[in-house]
Amino acid sequence: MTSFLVTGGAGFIGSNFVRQVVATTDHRVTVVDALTYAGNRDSLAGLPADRVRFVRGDVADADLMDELVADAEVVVHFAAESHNDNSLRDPSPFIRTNLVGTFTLLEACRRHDVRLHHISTDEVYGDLELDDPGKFTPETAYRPSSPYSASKAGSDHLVRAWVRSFGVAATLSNCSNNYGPYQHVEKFIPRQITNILDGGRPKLYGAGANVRDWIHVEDHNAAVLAIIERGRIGETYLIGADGEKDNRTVIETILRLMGRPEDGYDRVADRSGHDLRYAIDASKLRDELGWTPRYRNFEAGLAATVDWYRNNEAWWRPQKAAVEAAYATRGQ
Ligand code: NAD
Ligand code: TDX
Repeated sequence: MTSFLVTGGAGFIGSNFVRQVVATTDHRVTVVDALTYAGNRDSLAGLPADRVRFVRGDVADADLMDELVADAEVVVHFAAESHNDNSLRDPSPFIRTNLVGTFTLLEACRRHDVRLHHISTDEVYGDLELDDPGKFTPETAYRPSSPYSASKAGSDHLVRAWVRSFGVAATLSNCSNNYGPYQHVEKFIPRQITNILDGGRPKLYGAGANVRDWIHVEDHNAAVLAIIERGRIGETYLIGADGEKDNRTVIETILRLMGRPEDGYDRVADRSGHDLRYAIDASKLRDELGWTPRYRNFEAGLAATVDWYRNNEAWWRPQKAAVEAAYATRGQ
């Protein structure tokens, strides 16, 4: 039994991680989450109180992080401002949470000699051309495009510097686009599913040729657990499941799965600085740690995700109108 401190555990990937830890291990979890607009306590509903404790708090609060890290054996750091479109409107919370928050946690881990796993994104590498046969590897140079991805890139650099300069026992992972239950309706896939459930139409940015490398959130989290258990300290592992799809194809698939005509979507204003393509080479993770994805059929995973949103309207309904109103002001 290990005691985990999970930051951002009321968010999309963090709450799925806590559920997976409870279901597949005997570890105890303390979740610390600021419950920003993106955090939702209902995402942790039904979990046993003797395994999961919830603390509302900010990762940039040095006193609180000191106290919580002192009690933990492993810190798993998911907390972040995570949405590119929001970072284009107001970058300031991204700098505070993603940079100052990561710095604050690193200092607490250093003081108490506690192991850290830092969750990051493939967006730190910028983008690939649509016709480039290559993929991101751990050797790819950092070239972030948006305030969000630049703040995540900075957080990765901080973690590596604290490993090298201060001997903090940290590992890092950079994952591609996740989908699955409990994802906020501002994000691409849940936005389209809930638009259709709401009687509206999906919204495609620009021509929709941009490619994302989709992975089910449970596969991401299984890889994170494998890295915590068997990863080498100081190493970076790229997580991806060979799930490249362009955005137009994803929208058409959602429409088909939901019994609508495949052309029943709107083209809306493109994202400024919109990254063209992400693609992950996960061979280091597969070869060193023996990880393989369980969700190999994107369409089946997407159908299960559609069902989840159909069956959990009470979870997403409170956020929907405000998210769509904010998009509408930007012509999206
Ligand atoms: P999310 O926005 O759904 O959840 C983020 C959580 O962090 C929320 O519960 C929020 O309340 C909390 N939080 C925000 N600021 C905080 C602060 N200052 N202190 C404490 N808690 C705070 O995001 P997500 O999609 O679950 O992403 C989780 C992590 O995974 C992030 O680090 C993100 O960069 C990374 N990531 C996400 C994806 C993806 O496809 N969603 C892919 C790769 C990496
Ligand atoms: O309504 C939309 N229409 C649309 O065409 C939205 C919300 C998005 N898009 C496009 C933009 C992207 O090309 O869909 C793609 C995916 O968009 P997002 O869900 O906003 O994800 P992305 O910007 O790719 O970033 C995601 O993956 C990497 C996560 O939000 C990040 O946290 C993660 O680091």
